[in-house]
Amino acid sequence: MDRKAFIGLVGAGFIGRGWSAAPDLGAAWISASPRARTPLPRLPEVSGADLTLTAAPTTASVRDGTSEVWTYNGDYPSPLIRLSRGERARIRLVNRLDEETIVHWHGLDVPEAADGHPRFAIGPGGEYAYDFTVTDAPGLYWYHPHTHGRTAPQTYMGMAGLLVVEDEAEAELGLPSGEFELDLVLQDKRLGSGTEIRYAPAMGPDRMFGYLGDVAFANGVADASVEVARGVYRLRIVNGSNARIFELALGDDMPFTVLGADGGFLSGPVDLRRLTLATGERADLLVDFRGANPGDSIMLRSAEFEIPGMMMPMSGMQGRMGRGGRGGMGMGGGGVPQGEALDLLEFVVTADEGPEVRLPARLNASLEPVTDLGTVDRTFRFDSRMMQHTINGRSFAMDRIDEQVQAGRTEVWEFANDGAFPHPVHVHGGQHRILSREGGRGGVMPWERGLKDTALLLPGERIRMAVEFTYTGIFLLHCHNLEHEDAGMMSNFEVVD
Ligand SMILES: [Cu+2]
Repeated sequence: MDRKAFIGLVGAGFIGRGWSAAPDLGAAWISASPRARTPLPRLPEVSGADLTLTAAPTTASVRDGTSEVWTYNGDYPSPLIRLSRGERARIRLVNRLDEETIVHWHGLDVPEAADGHPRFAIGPGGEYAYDFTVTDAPGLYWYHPHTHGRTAPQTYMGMAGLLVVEDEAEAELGLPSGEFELDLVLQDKRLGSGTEIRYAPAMGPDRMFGYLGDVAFANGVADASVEVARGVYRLRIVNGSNARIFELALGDDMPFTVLGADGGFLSGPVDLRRLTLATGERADLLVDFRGANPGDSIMLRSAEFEIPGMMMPMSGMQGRMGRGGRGGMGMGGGGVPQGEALDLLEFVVTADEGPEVRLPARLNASLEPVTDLGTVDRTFRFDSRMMQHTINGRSFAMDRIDEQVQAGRTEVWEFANDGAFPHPVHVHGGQHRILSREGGRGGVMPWERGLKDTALLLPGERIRMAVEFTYTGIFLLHCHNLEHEDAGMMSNFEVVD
């Protein structure tokens, strides 16, 4: 590649991109570690060319005890599947659970029979054969169950794996790799003072807010910690939580660089200190630890954040608007309320140094700019009230087709949130673009300006998304708050010739 096309992370280019100097790591960035921390596991890896995934319960260590978990191939956390663009993937799912399951390849553009629609769920002892060609851009995707009414418990129990698509163009970018790439699946879980991972939602708040945890698990372990050299790291993150929205921050708001979103790279890198990552969404980040001192502890955390218009729990579920305190949970709910701070993963800096990294100014030349031209082809109103989660006033019905869409035609879909709860909207059938957001945050966030399959719709917001579908058949759009999804906030659309 042309070296002039690069803006280095080092030297003058570093200043040119708005960072006046390497971060000054003051004492405020160093947090105490009150609890013994567990080393972050690297994810086991498999290739997808000819793969069997066996869903089954197993036992995992949690803090100083053990817990039953559900996972694939006995690996906890679930294995990372690495695929090349253009490759044909043949994957056999074997069900050794005591209940139905099916796998959805979140974000991939695959034929109907490979999308994991809940009507394809297989019973205990059953098998399902997936066969598809990987056409998507290099990026971080993931896989998880899509069993109607049981997606939340199965994902919560550990069935959540990363899926990385690679190609040669990405390799030429020279991004940090090997030990300098950390692939992370982050989930919150509700342990209380115990060590058991148990999905036990209470009626009431857990049905409305989703099943919120009290501790974050990184790659399957609670209170995770990883040693990092004084170098530049690529962090690739899936929010695999049931309901938790992460307001990603590093230490005392140390800067980081965003490279990509759900479906691959942004046009170019963007420097930020905060990034909102809802359930189902992915972030591809560069973090520079070169300014840190050996022994420093820097926490990847979810910072406290406001969700204007969100109903907060109070005793008796009357609710009130605004961000509530932790003491107000009523009706048996638990977990840290949405919007409260949560530690995710501790980085402990060593004396080692990392290799030099040159960051290209341009990451994705094929990403076209998009504009909202004011037209809307269909509107989907998401609403939650009185324990009901609906889209256009209806709950999911397995055999009802709610919309018919023509293959290969670009449409503008508008999603509106009429209620008081956040909804991460996930549209199957590949990658789409967010055109605009009105109300609430009032704009498209910098990290949303790439290919997207999931878009966070906060109370009062209206999002317009350009969608286009390759394959004919029945696909889904739904809320990726898994309690909302399981309760029926999901809709079938049929793509026709
Ligand atoms: Cu929702």
